[in-house]
Order: sequence, then C-alpha cells, then structure tokens
Amino acid sequence: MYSAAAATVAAPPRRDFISVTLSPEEAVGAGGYNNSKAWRRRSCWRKWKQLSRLQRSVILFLFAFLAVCGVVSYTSMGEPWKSLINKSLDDQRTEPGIPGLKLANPAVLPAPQKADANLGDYPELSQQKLPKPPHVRRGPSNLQIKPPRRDVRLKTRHGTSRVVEEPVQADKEDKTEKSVISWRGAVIEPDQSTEPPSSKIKEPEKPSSVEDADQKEPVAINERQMAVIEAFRHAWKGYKDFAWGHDELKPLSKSYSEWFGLGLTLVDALDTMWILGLKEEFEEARKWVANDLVFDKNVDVNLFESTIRILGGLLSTYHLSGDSLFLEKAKEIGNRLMPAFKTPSKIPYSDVNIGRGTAHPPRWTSDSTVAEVTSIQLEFRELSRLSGDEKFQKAVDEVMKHVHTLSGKNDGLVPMFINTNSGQFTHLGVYTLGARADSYYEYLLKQWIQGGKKENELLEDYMRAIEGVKKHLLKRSQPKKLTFVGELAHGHFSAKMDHLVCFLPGTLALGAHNGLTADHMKLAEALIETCYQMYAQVETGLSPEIVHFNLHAQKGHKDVEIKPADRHNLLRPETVESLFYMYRFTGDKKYQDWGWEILQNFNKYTRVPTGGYTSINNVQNPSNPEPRDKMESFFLGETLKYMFLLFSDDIDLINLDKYVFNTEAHPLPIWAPA
Ligand code: DMJ
Repeated sequence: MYSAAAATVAAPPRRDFISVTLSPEEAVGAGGYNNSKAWRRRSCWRKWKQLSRLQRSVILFLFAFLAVCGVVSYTSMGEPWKSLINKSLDDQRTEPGIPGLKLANPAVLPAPQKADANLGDYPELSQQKLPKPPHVRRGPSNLQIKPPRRDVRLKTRHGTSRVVEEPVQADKEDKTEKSVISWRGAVIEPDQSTEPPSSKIKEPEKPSSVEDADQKEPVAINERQMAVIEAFRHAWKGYKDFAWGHDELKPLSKSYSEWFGLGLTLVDALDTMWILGLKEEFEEARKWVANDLVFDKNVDVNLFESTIRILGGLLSTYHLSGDSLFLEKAKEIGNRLMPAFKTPSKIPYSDVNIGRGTAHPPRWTSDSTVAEVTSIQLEFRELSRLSGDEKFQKAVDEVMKHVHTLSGKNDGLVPMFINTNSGQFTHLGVYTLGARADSYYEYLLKQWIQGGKKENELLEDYMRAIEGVKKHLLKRSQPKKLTFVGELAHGHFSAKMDHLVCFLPGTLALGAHNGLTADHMKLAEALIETCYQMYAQVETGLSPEIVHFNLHAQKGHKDVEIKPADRHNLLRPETVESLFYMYRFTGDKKYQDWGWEILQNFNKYTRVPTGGYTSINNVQNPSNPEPRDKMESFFLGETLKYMFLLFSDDIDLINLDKYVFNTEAHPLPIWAPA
C-alpha cells in the first residue's frame, strides 16, 4: 500500500498535508505519484462506479437537498444577515478617546470644524486635547421619516406637478383646504400632500424609523459635538452614580430629588442618547424602562410636565429607535393621563393621579395654566396617530378649538390662566410670552406644521399673536438698542423678559422657514441677538432666569439689569434651542460660536467634578455662583441635545422638514414631510 507519507514527498512545497490512501494498483498504474487533474477525475469516477446504487442515490439526494436549502435560505435570510453583519460592525466601532462610546453610523467627513481658540475657559477640555473627529456615523441609522405612503400628485411651489408619496391616514373628513392670508398679505397654501388631522383615526402608524430607506452618506461628528458628548457623559455619570432611576440628580449632595417618581431624567434623556450615538448608555436606560418604569403608582403628576417630558420622550424614542417598548409605555402613560380631561369644561386639570385615575386642579384654585393646557397637543395627537385610538387627539383638539373661540385675548395674546369649570380665561389683562403662556404660541405654529399646514385656525391664532407681540410687547433697550419682548399688565408695559421667552426667535424662524412672512425672520434675528446678550452681558456669561431691560440710556448702565431674586440659572435650553434653528436656517456660523461660548460657561460654572451639572443661584458672581445642587432633566433632554444639533452641519440630523420638536426637544414626525 502506498502511504500518504510517500505522496507528500513528491508534493509541491506548500505545507498543506493531505492524507490520502491510494491503492497500489492506482499508484503503480499511474506510474508513481501523479496529481494531474485528469488522473484525479478518473480516480473519482472509478470510486463513484464502485458505490452501490443505493449509496449513489443517497448521495445524489443529499446534494439535491442541500442545493434547495441554499436557494431558500439565500432569498429569505439575505436581509437579516446583512443587517446582522452591519450591526456587528457597528458594535465594534467605538469612539476614540471616549471609552465605551459606540457610535451607530460610520461617517463621511464634511470638513470638521475647528474648536475655538478659547478652550482655555474650559479647564478640563483645554488640558486634555480633544480627540480627533472620528469617521463614524452619528446617531442611529434611521433618523429619517418614511411614514406609510401612497402616491399623490402635488403641485410644487412653481406650479408644476410632481408625484409624491403621501402618508396613509385613516381620516378622510374635512377635505376643504383653504389658503390663509398672512398678516403681511402673503398667501399661505396648505400643504397639499397631507391629510387634515384626524378625528376618526383607525389605522395605527409605524415609527418613522421603520420606513427609513434614505440612507444617505453619513456625516462625521466634529470637535464641538464631541465636547457635547463629553458633557453629556459627565452629566450621565452623576445621574447614574447617585440618582439612577430617580427624577433628578442632586450632584453636590450626591443624591436625588423625586418629583413624580418616574425616572424623569432618564426618560427625558433617551432620545438625546440616541441622537448622540451613546449606544451603551441607551441600552442600559432601555433596560430600566423595560423593567422598572412603572406607571401604576399612587402618585400625582403634572399633566403638562409628564406629557412633554415622559410621553414626548417615549414617543420620539420610539420613532428614532423603532423599539415598540417605548410605544407601549407611551400608550400606558397616555391612558393614565386621560382622567385630567374629565372636567366640566373639558379644559384639563393640572394634576393627575396616574395610579388611581383621578385628576384635580391645584389645591388653591380651579384654574389651569394656559400654556399647560395648550402645550400637550403635539404629543397626544401623535399618540392617536400611532395607537389608532382617536380619544387622545379628540381631547386635546377640543381644548384648542375652545381656546380659539375665547374672548379675553388682546390682539391674539392670551392671559395666563383658564378656569376648568367655566372654560373662561381668568386673571385677564396680563400678557407675557414667558412663564405660563410661552408654549401656547409655540404649539400653535408647531401643530400647524405637524398636521401638514392645513389647520387654519391654528395659523390664524399664531399670526395674530405675533402681531400682538409686535404691537404690545416689543421694545428696544438702551444703549445697544436690543429688541426685546416685555410684558403687559393692565395696560402697563414692563421691560421684563424671562429667559423662557428665548424660545421665540427659534419659533419665528421655523415659521418663516415654513412659508410665513419674511419679517418674522427679521424679528427672529433681532431677538436671538438679545437672548445672546442676556448671556454675554453677565459676569459668568450665563443668563439669569429673568432680566429687565433699560429703556433709557444711563451712563455706565448695560442694556440688561438683573434683580437679586432673578439671578439664578437653571441650565435652561431656550437660547441654545433658538441658536440651533437660526443656524439651520441661515448657516451663519456666529450662532454656533455663541452656542460654543455658552457651553464653555456651563462647563466653567455649573459642572460638578464628581459628575453632573448644577443649577446656580448667582450668575453675577463668577467666584461663587452658588450652586443649587440640582440638575434639571431638561439639561439632558433639551440643552445638550440642542447644543449637539447646533454644532452639526448635517441638516438630516433631525431634518426640520420631517420632524417637529415638542417643547421639551423631543422630535416628533411631521405627518406629511415636505
Ligand atoms: C422645559 O420643560 C420646556 O422647555 C418647557 O417648555 C419650558 N420649561 C423647560 C425648560 O426651560
């Protein structure tokens, strides 16, 4: 017998040893070792012939079976395999310089921006060199909205017609589409690609992520965005170490405060983590939501706050991630909030006991706040669209319709309170764009956008209100002639402006972007400059909660005056929010630079070394800003998210033609994106 050892002697120098047993006859007949193809073919054929018929049939059957399996599995498993492979590649992709930070998407680098020279104001960052912008996709792969579609013909702005795909909506009522004449005479056409908001919603919609096929070239995150990620992780560290699962971090006392007992910071921050690409943090937070977010509790929650932060946060996270866990939780909290609407007037109570299913106004009054009852609509309407249950939308639409008809407005400006029994405004005569009224104006515009620009009453109320602002509340300060929005109390003008009002430039710019008059954009530009000055003119470079503007030039006086009771800073987002809109719509880099300054000042005066950021009591004292020992959930939910978006040059990172942000910075889909 010829052994394999003999065969290897004459084999080519490659070190692949094959053990082959040859019969002497084969070997001798071949004249020794012969590895030619023809010889091998003949030898196989001979072996095949030696097999019994049964053996041959079994082998043939096995071949046929394997071939069929191969074809079937290729067609049915191709996609899952592809995504699995992509996923595992994604998982391996970590952020240099940020251990554990995994970014979801690879990126193309669009000329990364240079960090400003004044990193010196931010000691921790100036000492350690910021990591180079990585080639990564930021955020999840599925940020674009593609609701279920059907083709319709749409007139473009230029009058030509093109085929667009329209989201499917169950409601087909009220097909009348009226144009609205804006205050300046501009004709605003309803968006013809959309259906009006539904009053009879039947079919639930899918998350925007599910239909996302627009996988365009990813964009790299830049150094400023990296600084935001770093800030977020620092804040998250404090929350995780000392307040995990509780509402708010108390970073100095290394403990927490409870408001509703619903993990407010965690839920508010979910979509920020998703957008920043913080996969690990997102996953651990998701686990908490799955296992520990329990709504069946005997606890009073504020309808507005829990709607914008919890319901809004869950809905947007559902859209971004496509994970149905968040929709189920959203439905549950939505249902548990519904008792609030059981009032004589249908104007909801401010407080709901989500465990008992009871609701009530505050102890001292039967009034609700106007902003609160008119700034829950984006979320409840979206919940109806997603769940197929019309009751949510019906309840909040009724509130808007009712408020639309109410008397007591002053050129579109609304009072701050509304009675839950009578349904009438109370405390008439006081008008502000600040606390208790602010987001009423914001949600007029945003609901109009959400619903496809068809709900004309909303637009009318918005346009009228902005005219009211111009007529009654706009003034210019001295010496810099800053345009600001004051307040009106029983005919008396007060030059007082809450930081909260700084949402307005962003909202005005959003309106202008959606076709409203160009002078809204002009006003936005003037107001954002003012909001920036509310930071820049203060010793710490951080805005106080409220400022008073000087109306008369006085030697040595700045435009901005601060009263002792107003000099706190709660890490609020409004100015950064407006900077984000302004940058998106103008591309003017100064807005990014202003935001960068603000981020550095947050880092300088509010960052707690052991983790977290804190509100401060005194923005005028850089040597002792008097930390308050509290990190509000909106710092993670809003402020840092808007910072990250402001520093991005990727307009598809939450595209403003596809998403509308709720008042807590949770992006919700526009029902029919442009
Ligand atoms: C947030 O909860 C929301 O932005 C709300 O509209 C106003 N207050 C805080 C942020 O300042």
